[in-house]
Amino acid sequence: MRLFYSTGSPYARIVRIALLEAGLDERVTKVEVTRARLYSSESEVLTVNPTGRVPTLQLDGGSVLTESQLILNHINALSPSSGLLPCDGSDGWQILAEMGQAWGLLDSIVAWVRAQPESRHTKAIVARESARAIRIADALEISVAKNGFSGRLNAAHIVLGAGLGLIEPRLPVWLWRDGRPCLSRWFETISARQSFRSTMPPS
Ligand SMILES: N[C@@H](CCC(=O)N[C@@H](CS)C(=O)NCC(=O)O)C(=O)O
Repeated sequence: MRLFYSTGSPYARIVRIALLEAGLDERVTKVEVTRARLYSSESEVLTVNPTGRVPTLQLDGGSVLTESQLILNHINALSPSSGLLPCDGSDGWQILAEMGQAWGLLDSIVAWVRAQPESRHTKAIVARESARAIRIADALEISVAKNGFSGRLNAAHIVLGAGLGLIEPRLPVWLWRDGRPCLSRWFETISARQSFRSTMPPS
């Protein structure tokens, strides 16, 4: 398998962390695409995937997977014992529910980052996406305070960790830790994992 990724992409980071956590990383050849090339017609991704986006996972049989959520499904299918994304309802669909919230937060952070520096044209986007991100982070603070997000690492944790991990390097204007001590502690704990440390986004 070949994974096309860029170091700054939180979506590609989710896949990179999931591969490490599922014990599949060594089976995958990595193709790093610089940010400049990713957004150009010279991008290596375009040789296999017309969407031009990372993450892109080319399977040994030739199929090309794109969209991080779909790639997570594939990783889970290759390594069901990893328990990253149970698809049988054995967890009461809790992980899917948490993953939806985490994804909402990540998408808002990305939209907010892309609207920087804030201008007359992006003001409405920043207002909408920052309100959404704050709402979700507040809800997560309550959930973490209640149940601690304890237990085995799962796909929802990876998505949330990758989303929060984007804020300090790319959105320093949002002091998200203020008033959210439980979520902040949870983030410190997950960030200490080797899979998170080895995929830190550049600042
Ligand atoms: N929904 C996609 C989003 C992926 C995405 O937006 N990737 C960005 C980097 S963060 C990208 O490849 N951009 C290149 C482009 O838009 O041409 C996923 O979950 O994989």
